[in-house]
Amino acid sequence: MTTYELFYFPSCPFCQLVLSELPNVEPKVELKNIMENFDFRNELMAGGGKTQVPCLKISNGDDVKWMYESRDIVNYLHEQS
Ligand SMILES: N[C@@H](CCC(=O)N[C@@H](CS)C(=O)NCC(=O)O)C(=O)O
Repeated sequence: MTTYELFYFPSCPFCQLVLSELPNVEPKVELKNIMENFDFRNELMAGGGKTQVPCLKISNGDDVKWMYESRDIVNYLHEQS
């Protein structure tokens, strides 16, 4: 089973672009506000390699991918719908 987590912070316009599309896509996406929880920021840095947001973490068992770029994330989520 694939799970999805979106690393974001609310005042980021690129994050808002992705957040506004979530109601229009099929996958359920867990939200991780990196400004609210420093552990989320550390997880993003350790896994993705940088703290840029938005970033979508795509997990399927041990297979984990980190997708940056708001347009890519929106397109990807639509493709999964
Ligand atoms: N081209 C990127 C731009 C993302 C971006 O610039 N995010 C800013 C926040 S609005 C950011 O994370 N800056 C801090 C950093 O790059 O570490 C996208 O469309 O997702």
